[in-house]
Amino acid sequence: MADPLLARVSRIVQATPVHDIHTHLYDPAQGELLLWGIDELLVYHYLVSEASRQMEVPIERFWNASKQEQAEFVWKALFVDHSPVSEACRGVITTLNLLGIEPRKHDLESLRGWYAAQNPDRFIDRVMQTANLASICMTNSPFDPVERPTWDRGFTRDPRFVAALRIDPLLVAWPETAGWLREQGCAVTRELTAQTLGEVRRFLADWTARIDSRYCMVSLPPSFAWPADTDIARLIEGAVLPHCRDHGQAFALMMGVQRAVNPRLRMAGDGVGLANLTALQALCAAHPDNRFLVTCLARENQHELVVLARKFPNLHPFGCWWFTNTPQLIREITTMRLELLGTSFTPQHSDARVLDQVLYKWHHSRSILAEVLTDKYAAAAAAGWEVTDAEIQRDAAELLGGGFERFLAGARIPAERR
Ligand code: HDL
Ligand code: ZN
Repeated sequence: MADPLLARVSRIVQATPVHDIHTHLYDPAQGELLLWGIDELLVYHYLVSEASRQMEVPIERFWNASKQEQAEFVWKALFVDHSPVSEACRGVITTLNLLGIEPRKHDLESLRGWYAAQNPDRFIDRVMQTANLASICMTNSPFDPVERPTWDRGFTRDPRFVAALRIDPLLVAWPETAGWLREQGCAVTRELTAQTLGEVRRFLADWTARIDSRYCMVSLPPSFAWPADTDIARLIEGAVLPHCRDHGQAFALMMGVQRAVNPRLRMAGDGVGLANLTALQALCAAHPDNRFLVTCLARENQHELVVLARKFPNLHPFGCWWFTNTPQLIREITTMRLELLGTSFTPQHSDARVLDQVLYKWHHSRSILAEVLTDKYAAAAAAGWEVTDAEIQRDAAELLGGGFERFLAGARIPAERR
């Protein structure tokens, strides 16, 4: 690394523990829900969609195969028959490399043997230490029939795994969810009466307490509008936002996802659409006492999101989500955010579904963040402002979770004391 400034910044960014603010990982005490290992890595839905373009078998044959057979289909299609140059493929290679495994010297069987020899608890510690993670934020859904029983049974929490309350079915499928809530004993009706909105707030408060939620989160389709005469708009206004204000919760909006564009690909079948950010603008303006964490799935929404963040201090952009989590777009989006927001945003989250993935997602993202930050520090130095190591450390800590934690803390300050 010829550039001494890049070397300084890279060293500091690597040494700064990360709060991974959105993942699909689970507390180790939730058992099989926490995925890890080579087969899980290979059947990651990012790789399934890429493999579906190259596999010699139809996707229906793939879905009827065992997880190991599915992993073999992916391995052959994307690593043997073609060079693994996509970001998700490179991620598998980086992950193995960071675990001390030379990818080209192993076939799937020997990789399975290596993983089988790992002690699960020590593996979790090793992955979190290697990725230098301070905390992992889960996606916790009361509507998930597999996850919910783990909370009903109760378990001793691993403090490294913090919770976030995910409420998509409440907002995007209200009629069906109203029926489910009634089965759970909530006195709700299909009509969003004051009584029903009160019961929804009670449900949200109950689960916020049960999981010790850090924030409340929903993913939204491109069609989302606010204000609007829709169930989702009225539930947000009449239940979710008051709940968030009363319980010190930021509201995280993940905007622009088109679910099931190709249902044959199952979880790999979701797509992207342009979100209507005038809805976000109206929400931030109408609810200055609420705090909004926002990430957008469409590349074309990124600039408008950053400009909105300049207008609303209660809006905190985060992450290069899903289809924008590529080196090219991480660099573009992070540069745009630094140039328009300084360090008042959170550049990345991993969205990891398999524990090992945090190794590659943070290795790749930290290196780009270091490069982009170095570029900005070099420009400041050229204008006469040399940064110190302590200042680089301060900035890295803010970007890698400190700013997020402070933004969340602000949501917990009662409105009258703000
Ligand atoms: O809605 C979400 O939280 C998305 O992150 C989806 O889970 C998506 O399947 C994903 O894993 N993206 O990275
Ligand atoms: Zn996610």
